[in-house]
Amino acid sequence: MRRHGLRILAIWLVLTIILEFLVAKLPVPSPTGSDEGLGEHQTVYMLFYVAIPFFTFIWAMLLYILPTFRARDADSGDGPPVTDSTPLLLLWAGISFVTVIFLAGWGTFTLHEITQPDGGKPLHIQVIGQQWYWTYRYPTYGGAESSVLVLPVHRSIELDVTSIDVVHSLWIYSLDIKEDAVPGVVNHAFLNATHTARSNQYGQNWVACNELCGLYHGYMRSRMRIVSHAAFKRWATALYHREKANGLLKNLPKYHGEYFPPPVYPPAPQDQST
Ligand SMILES: [Cu+2]
Repeated sequence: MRRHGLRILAIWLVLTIILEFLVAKLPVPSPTGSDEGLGEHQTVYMLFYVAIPFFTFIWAMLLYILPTFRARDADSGDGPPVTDSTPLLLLWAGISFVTVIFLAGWGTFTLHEITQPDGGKPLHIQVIGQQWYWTYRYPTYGGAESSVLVLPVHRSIELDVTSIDVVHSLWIYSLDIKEDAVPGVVNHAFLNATHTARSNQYGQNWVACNELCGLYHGYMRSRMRIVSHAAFKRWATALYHREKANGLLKNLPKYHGEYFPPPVYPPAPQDQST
């Protein structure tokens, strides 16, 4: 019995070491362009690392037990009865308990990281979705609007996401950000970009819509630039002065945390019969 146990243990160890090494090389598709994305990335790997010993244990048992204890020739009798083993039950319950508590703790901290700004006052950017366009408003720069999302790197940012027509979903894949844009609701997404980036022709670092929102949903994309603090300040200040000078700011609705301008209805059709 002891001999069998040692052999199963050996198979389990070899399988576990091989698979743990392979998983470390596995390309997990969650991007690491933001601290929040990095947290998710690490969680996916961590779940793999924790799950593999269980996976390989079942396979080691099957690989060893099926050939070793198979019924030979005309043997059709019952095997010896299996009895309870208190140490085994305690071990099993103990490992499960520790694993579940660890995962719950990890999940709580990671979720907190994603749903809260990480220290300091975050820079607010209002994101407005509409068929089929994204608009970004910078409240700290007089509510100036841009059709390109420009972000400072290494800065706590809060996106206040809303929509003025149907349900859209803000999706910045490279930053691992996805937040529904719902009319009448402001959803918040937090991020801290880890490196500078800009949209390229291969579709990297773009902002997209991830909620089927009508005919041109697939084209509802906008460019993004992640730049240094100084470059961001220069850009935002220039944007503000430009929109102030050309009268755009005056004609935009006054900046408000909620962006629901009164709807503009087309004039009622003329009655043709009179
Ligand atoms: Cu959309």
